[in-house]
Amino acid sequence: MFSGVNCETNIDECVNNTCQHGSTCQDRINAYDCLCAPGYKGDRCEIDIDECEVLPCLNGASCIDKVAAFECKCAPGYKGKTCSIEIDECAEYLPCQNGATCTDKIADYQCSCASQPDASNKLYSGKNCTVELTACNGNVACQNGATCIPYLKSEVPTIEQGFECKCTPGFTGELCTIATTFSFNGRSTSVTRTLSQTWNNTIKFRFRTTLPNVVLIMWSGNYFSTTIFAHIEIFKGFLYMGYIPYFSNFSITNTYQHIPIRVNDGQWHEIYLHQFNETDIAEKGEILLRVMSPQCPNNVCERRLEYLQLQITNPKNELYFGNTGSLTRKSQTKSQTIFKGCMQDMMVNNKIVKEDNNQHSIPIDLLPGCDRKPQCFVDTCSNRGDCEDMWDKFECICNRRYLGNRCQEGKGY
Ligand SMILES: [Ca+2]
Ligand SMILES: [Ca+2]
Repeated sequence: MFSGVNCETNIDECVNNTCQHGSTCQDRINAYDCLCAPGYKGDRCEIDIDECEVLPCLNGASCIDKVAAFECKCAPGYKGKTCSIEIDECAEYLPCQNGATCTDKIADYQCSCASQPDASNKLYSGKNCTVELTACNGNVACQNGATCIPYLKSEVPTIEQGFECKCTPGFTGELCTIATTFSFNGRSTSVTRTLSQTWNNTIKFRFRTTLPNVVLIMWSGNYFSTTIFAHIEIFKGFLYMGYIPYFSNFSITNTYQHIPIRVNDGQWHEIYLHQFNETDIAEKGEILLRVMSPQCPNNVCERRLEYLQLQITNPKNELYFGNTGSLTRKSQTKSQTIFKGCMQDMMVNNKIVKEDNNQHSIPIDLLPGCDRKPQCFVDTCSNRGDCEDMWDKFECICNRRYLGNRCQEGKGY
């Protein structure tokens, strides 16, 4: 608007302006503009711009709108103007003590306490590895050379400590007081009749013998639709795994895998058998045989026998340690001999064979312990005959001009 006689005066419309929020009024002809202060918009700058609308706060933070600004309230574990920085709690708080290593997590951290005792022979546990483990201090509960392993039962609200005994071979039980070593006399066995699953069975045991030809274990199974007996035996001192038909009139060619290491050296050897699940595509129904021996690369030898089932229904779900369970089956093995020697820690699906008769296993003719004496000495066989240790007796292989059980008699020609 203009005023004055000649309308020479431009009226200042800003005099009574309605610009809000500290905005500046700019006079125009018959109008005015509001020049908004930062953070406002609208004709009269009446609108407070929502700076949170563009979601500037990251990682789950909440946003507080302010004038020409925003403020982020970070979720736990984040920091920075927009909460873009994931806090390294390990570096920020140095929480893990006593030689522990720290792993950063979101709003958290994880300490892996030192697995070996420190210089003052102390072990620690707990969230920050600050709780000294004391359950094994002066603890004599673990028997027969077992190792006491302390652990933390709980840290909050109160510290509770516990321990476990790690038994030496030949013992089991919470405190390792139950002996699991047995002597086999050539008639002995332990029969397991409760192979509870068709697949995924695991069998473990340790043995020692000096005999070059003996059966170690035999169990019923299926090869496709044929019922068979799978077995592990020692033949000429080597380990063999194979199977034979259950019905003697069947004729399937015996299939064998063998591991060419000598296991009739009188030392303990450990056998591990695992039967894979049929649904494992790559390992369909295979049986894995593993033996631990310094004669093997990295102390482990492995062989696999394909598609064997341990059947629970057809016709008997039985497993024999050190025996074949029948004369017919014995005659079908390579060794054709019942085991003589010692076994320990015989386990089927984590159930261990003990002296007592139970649902799981029936020990027959097993003698506790392994009271073994070497049979061959320098002078056992006379006249440079070779002595063979047959575990509980000796056999002399005489030079051709001698005979007698010690090669003591000349043939006299
Ligand atoms: Ca705002
Ligand atoms: Ca973190």
